[in-house]
Amino acid sequence: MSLLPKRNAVNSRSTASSAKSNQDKKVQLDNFTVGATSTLTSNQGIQIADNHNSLRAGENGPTLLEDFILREKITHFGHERIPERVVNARGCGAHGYFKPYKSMVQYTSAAFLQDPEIETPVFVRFSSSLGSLGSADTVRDVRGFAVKFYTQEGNYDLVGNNIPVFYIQDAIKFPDLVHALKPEPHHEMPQASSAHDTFWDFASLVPEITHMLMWTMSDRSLPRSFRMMEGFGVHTFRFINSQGDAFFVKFHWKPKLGVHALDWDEAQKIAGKDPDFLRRDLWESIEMGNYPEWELGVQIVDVGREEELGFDILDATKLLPESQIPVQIIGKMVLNRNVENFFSETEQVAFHPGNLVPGIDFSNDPLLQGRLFSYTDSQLTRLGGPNFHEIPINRSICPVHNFQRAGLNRQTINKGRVAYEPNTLANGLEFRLDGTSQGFQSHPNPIAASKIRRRNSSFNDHFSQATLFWNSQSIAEKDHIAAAFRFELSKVEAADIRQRMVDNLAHVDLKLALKVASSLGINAPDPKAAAGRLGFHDYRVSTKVIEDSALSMMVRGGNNIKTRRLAILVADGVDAPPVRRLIQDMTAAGAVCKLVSWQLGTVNTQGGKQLVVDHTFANMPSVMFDAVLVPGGDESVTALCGLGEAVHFVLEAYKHCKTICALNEGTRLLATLGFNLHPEKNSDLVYVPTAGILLADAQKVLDGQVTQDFIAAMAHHRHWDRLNAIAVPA
Ligand code: HDE
Repeated sequence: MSLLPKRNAVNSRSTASSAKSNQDKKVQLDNFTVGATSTLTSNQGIQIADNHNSLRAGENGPTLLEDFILREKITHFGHERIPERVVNARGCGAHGYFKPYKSMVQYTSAAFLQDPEIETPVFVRFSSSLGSLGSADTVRDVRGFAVKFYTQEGNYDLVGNNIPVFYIQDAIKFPDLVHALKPEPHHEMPQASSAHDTFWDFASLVPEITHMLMWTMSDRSLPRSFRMMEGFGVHTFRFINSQGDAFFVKFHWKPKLGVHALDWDEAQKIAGKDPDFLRRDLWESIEMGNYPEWELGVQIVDVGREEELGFDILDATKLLPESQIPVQIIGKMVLNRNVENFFSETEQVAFHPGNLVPGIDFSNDPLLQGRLFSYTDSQLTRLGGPNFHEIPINRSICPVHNFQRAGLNRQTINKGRVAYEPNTLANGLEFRLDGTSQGFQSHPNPIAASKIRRRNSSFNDHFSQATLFWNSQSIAEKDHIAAAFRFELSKVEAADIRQRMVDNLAHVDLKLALKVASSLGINAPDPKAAAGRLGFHDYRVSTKVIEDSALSMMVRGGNNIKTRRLAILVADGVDAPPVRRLIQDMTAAGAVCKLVSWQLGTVNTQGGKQLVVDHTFANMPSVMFDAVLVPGGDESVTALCGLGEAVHFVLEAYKHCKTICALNEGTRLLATLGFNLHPEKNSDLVYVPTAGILLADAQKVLDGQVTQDFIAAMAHHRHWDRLNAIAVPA
């Protein structure tokens, strides 16, 4: 197949009817895609006869320089790497489509938001921000959530995060922030972690970071799955309608599976057991046909009414509380196709918050304004020159016409002698573009100002929303935040940095600061000391909203078990009928059930049949599952009780607050947990000694009396309020 794009395949703006399809991008990419081959050629197309031996002067002689086949192969190999992204290097992507639920014509003229019949192809890349290309997926970090919409009016990129605010207010601080966060320059440690001196040194001196810290120290920075995290545009943008009216808008992605997190201990273990955990989860879900879905939401504020918010809408360290400005759900995004080639698509995709379509515009957020410069600039180094928009994944599906020519790796062959405007030589008529009403129009917001290198004092409030976030968390979530601060700061060698941080935290909440300080070998937090430091502004807006349930992940949790992973621990002699029944019921509810034992192959059931084992305790430990079932069967349970790996499996699942269901003799495996484990002595169908631990009679499973309780417990995802999880030595 030719590697050249098929001519005219996608070379004109689609008509309304073809625009309804979401296949345009796929068709375009197919033109560049090749499959398996039975011949081998050089890059020049010369057929190669021997790919095992280089050309040499005799059997034991030196290799000849004229071996162009060897030279080409080795040279290409030596240049296979490109610079990784400066930030957000580690990521993975998938294709899909976006479809609006309703027309947004009242607010924006953006064509892809007008017609619920029209699907727009998208490519999404999720990423972590700190680590290198090969770093582990489950580190504590904000996640990137970048969406490229291939619209009929050109590419629109919504390059957001899974946290709605950012560390800093002004782009000029970004290099300092990232240098402080990244591995320290003298020894390049630690990888993909903020738990080190330079980050907390910077953080303790820049109080505007405090709100973001509350989020990154929360479970939001440990997503269970990319499919289970929210996305946010972070900045305030503008919608512009066809009359030219402007509205401030904030973008949200709401996952259909709810918002869920890993336990911190679990996240650290997964980083070793399966560093590709989140990437694999996304890939496998799409391969299995469990297409992840998000709804697009917007918060809209009329221009002029932003003053009523109390804080500055242009400050990226602030969010719009949903209880104050509700999120309107306006459409749905589905990811339904994995990439064909990671490098060609995921690595070479180039996002840019400045890729806009008519109907959407920037705001004057000084963080956003800096990004508008940075992304193209960064791609020039990463993708080697100004023609990266011609790389297939970056091509728009509507025609591109301009007079930018040549440059490294130019693909397009522009015909004719004219590479300028205005002209008459192109087709005999004068071609002039000098301010028409067609095409992208920047919103003419009036500016009358003096040049000034200073922030508006409306950006001075650094703590009120950090407190709002803290107030909105459940008890378990607060515990996790305090523990995360303690962990990170305990890694900081300089005691004065630890002290400065807790002094700052005292302005969020004194109890939090005391809790954090108590284990760090420093003095009690001193809010006055923080207030006396440079960079601190003794200013707090008076806000109407002091608590907002939308900020708690527990409220955002889903109520189903779709795609959750259930481990069923088995050995020879397992009581199979209840296992089969539960697999049937749980699978019907959307869960993925896997049999785990000490070796692959089959186990013999109590009834003399066989069950096929999917995984071993070693290759798929408890951290890779969301829930555990321990079936009955005396022989099976006796074998499991004598197996450290099996005992560890349930202990660890308990510690990580996962649902565990044990049937009949299976309760013996849970005995190490120290509960009164005799369900038959209890009149309830399912005996629950503590949150998420179900003990039930196998016969009741067969009678269908256990499934609903099991599903309800598993839908909780993690039982963070479980008794004594801290005491488990796993
Ligand atoms: Fe980025 N950011 N960023 N960023 N960012 C990059 O772009 C930058 C910021 C975000 O999957 C880089 O192509 C500056 C906020 C994501 O390919 C770079 C500033 C948000 C991704 C860059 C910010 C983001 C990036 C690295 C401060 C959330 C990954 C290479 C003014 C709203 C996109 C590249 C992908 C990537 C610069 C702040 C999100 C260096 C200067 C705020 C999701 O250009």
